[in-house]
Amino acid sequence: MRTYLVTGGAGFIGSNYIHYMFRKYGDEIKIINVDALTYAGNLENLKSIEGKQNYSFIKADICDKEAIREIFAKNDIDRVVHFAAESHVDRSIKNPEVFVRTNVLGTAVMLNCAKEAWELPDGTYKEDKKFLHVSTDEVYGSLEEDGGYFYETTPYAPHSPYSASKASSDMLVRSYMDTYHFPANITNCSNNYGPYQFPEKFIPLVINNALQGKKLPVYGDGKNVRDWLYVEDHAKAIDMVQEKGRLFETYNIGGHNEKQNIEILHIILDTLQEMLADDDPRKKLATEELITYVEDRKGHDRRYAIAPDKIKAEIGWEPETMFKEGIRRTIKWYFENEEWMKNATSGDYQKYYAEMYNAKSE
Ligand code: NAD
Ligand code: TDX
Repeated sequence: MRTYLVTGGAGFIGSNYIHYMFRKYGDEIKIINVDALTYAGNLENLKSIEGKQNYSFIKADICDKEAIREIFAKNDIDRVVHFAAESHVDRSIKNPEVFVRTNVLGTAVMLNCAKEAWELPDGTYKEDKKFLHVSTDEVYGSLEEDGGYFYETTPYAPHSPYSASKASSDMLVRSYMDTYHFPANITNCSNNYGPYQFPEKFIPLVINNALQGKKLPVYGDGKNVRDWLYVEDHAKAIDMVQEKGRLFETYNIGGHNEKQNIEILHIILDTLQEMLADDDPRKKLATEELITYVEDRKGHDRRYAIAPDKIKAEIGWEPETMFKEGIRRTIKWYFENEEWMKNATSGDYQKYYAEMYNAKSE
């Protein structure tokens, strides 16, 4: 039985990945989820599996070397899938230091503890041990509106403190592979959407605000382009890279689904209109009148677009969920999980929202 150590498994992508892995492998695998439960970590995401015998949760900070070392000492870990990170660009612009701490130092601790546990006296590694570092397309910087794609060979050019910290963490992983022949892969994925996404991110924020008749804040001219991928397709890609990919390689993961932010907004509003019953009072609220242009994000990258050619050619992965279908599934999930949204948007989130958006002039 393979044992996985998943970091950041209580967050958006990590929790979707854990659900995907149990759906795929059932009781053939064991998962240990290590998460510090920051504002973005939510154990409600994992409620349906928390009683499983082959699942356990450990609350720990990835920067806490002793805690991580102890997990490796007590368990024979075969796979590390490293999601834990500070992940929101706007927060990184306001408070960069925590991004450096978690994303850079935390990754260094994870690498070091895995190396310590897996390395043999002759400098080789115990058999079939693998570390996968989950990263982002934002490390490549910004593309022109009219062309170009991010390839694995595209030079790094991060612009935000978030993407700079992720780029640094990628470089650390590369250095471990080059210097110590450490058995790892890096994946760089485009924007994800789907269930359990914290509503500070664009898509869940728009869904949540529209249903309450609140303004829909569009940064700048609304024409920035992101390449959206349904989160389950990302989870599948991560598993395929770890099991079928070549060690020491980087794989780009993307949806071939480029859309301007303003297009996304219209698609969400149209889908809500289709899905809400005529007598549902929210139907009258979720209209275009809510669209509000606000001050642009500082250093706002214009366009991201992944070329997923390598992962398709070598591993046979392709995105499966069309955006129209994925956004319906996502909205349906938020309809069915109002309590989750209420909990996520109470307390500290209210304070964050006021600070972040009241300062942005229309
Ligand atoms: P998220 O913010 O939803 O979740 C991050 C998780 O990490 C949370 O559960 C949080 O509690 C945990 N965490 C944060 N700091 C920690 C620490 N010091 N120690 C232990 N746990 C800690 O993020 P996400 O959107 O699920 O992203 C997961 C990973 O995927 C990140 O590495 C991110 O850079 C990468 N990524 C995200 C996207 C996207 O669109 N969301 C796209 C590509 C790559
Ligand atoms: O209120 C908003 N209004 C708005 O116009 C918010 C929150 C965002 N936006 C814009 C900014 C971006 O162009 O929407 C786009 C998407 O924004 P985010 O959801 O914040 O995502 P992004 O900045 O693109 O980064 C995401 O994708 C890559 C994740 O947060 C990262 O963790 C991931 O690495």
